[in-house]
Amino acid sequence: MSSIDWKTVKEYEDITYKKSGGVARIAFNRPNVRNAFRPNTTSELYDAFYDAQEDTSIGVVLLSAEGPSTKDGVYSFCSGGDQKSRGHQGYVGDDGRHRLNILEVQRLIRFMPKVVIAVVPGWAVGGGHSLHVVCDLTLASKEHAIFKQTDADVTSFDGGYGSAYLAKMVGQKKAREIFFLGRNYSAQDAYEMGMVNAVIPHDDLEDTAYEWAQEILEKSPTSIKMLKFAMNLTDDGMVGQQVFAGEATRLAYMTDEAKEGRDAFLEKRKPDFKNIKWMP
Ligand code: S0N
Repeated sequence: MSSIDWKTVKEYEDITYKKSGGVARIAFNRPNVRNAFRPNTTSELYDAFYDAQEDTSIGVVLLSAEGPSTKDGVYSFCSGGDQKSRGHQGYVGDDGRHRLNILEVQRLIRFMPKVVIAVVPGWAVGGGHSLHVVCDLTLASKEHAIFKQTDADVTSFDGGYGSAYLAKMVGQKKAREIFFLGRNYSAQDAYEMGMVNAVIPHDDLEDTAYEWAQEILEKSPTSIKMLKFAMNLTDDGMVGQQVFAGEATRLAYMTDEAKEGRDAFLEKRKPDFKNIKWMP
């Protein structure tokens, strides 16, 4: 249920992509396979996320899912890699190539200078669980969300953000329990562990996510971006430093001394920084 006036941005096969009021909504659309992703799905996700990243009118992205399944009425967020498209070396696209490109989607979510909220209406399993972990915030359906890690059942394991970053979020013992036992956890369980921000009645889930997005959109965009990158930095090593430093460089470009450095080069003279103060 949603009262938001979403406008479709682009038609895809495996996802839907809409925008409204500074918010982009990217949703899995394979509900009859619990929204499992195949290579085509991850290519489409990457395309939509990249568009949202580049669109300066968008500040928040909701990663959600269509549903429920027309077969049995069950809701899902995402059940991870489509086991039917898994070949001998990994997931195989229509072109016959093996890919691990869900990790590229994870990195885009992680490094994009906008807030990404996982809106979990049902099952979040395997690689679908990892996706909610890598999102900045998670809101979950009180009645239907179920969190579960099956990676150790199907020998298709996420040794990156899905597990190691999860352990930072919920603690080592709990993360090991989630992966080693593969049990089902309700939205309330996940909230108590610290991997869900709020448990929302199912019918209010999308409207609530949109309201959270609107609150974020009232904040300073540069602050939100720098805070996201600062919080990522300690877990992302040199790449985290690179992303944070890239934004620091962008801010430096806006100063008078950056203008002088550029102009001096273009005018083939020595830069004159004498009037620039050495600020404490
Ligand atoms: C989600 C579960 C728990 C739901 O159970 P439920 O409600 O009993 O439904 P089912 O009857 O099981 O399913 C309904 C229909 O949906 C199909 N289906 C469900 N999940 C998948 C799936 N992942 N792939 C393909 N089909 C799926 C069922 O087959 C059924 O179809 P019909 O009606 O035709 O019989 C339950 O379904 C479940 O456990 N699903 C499997 C979850 C799973 O193991 N996912 C894979 C886990 N691993 C990853 O995701 C790895 C991610 C990844 O890609 C990766 C990450 C990091 C590094 C590398 C990689 C990499 O690329 O390998």
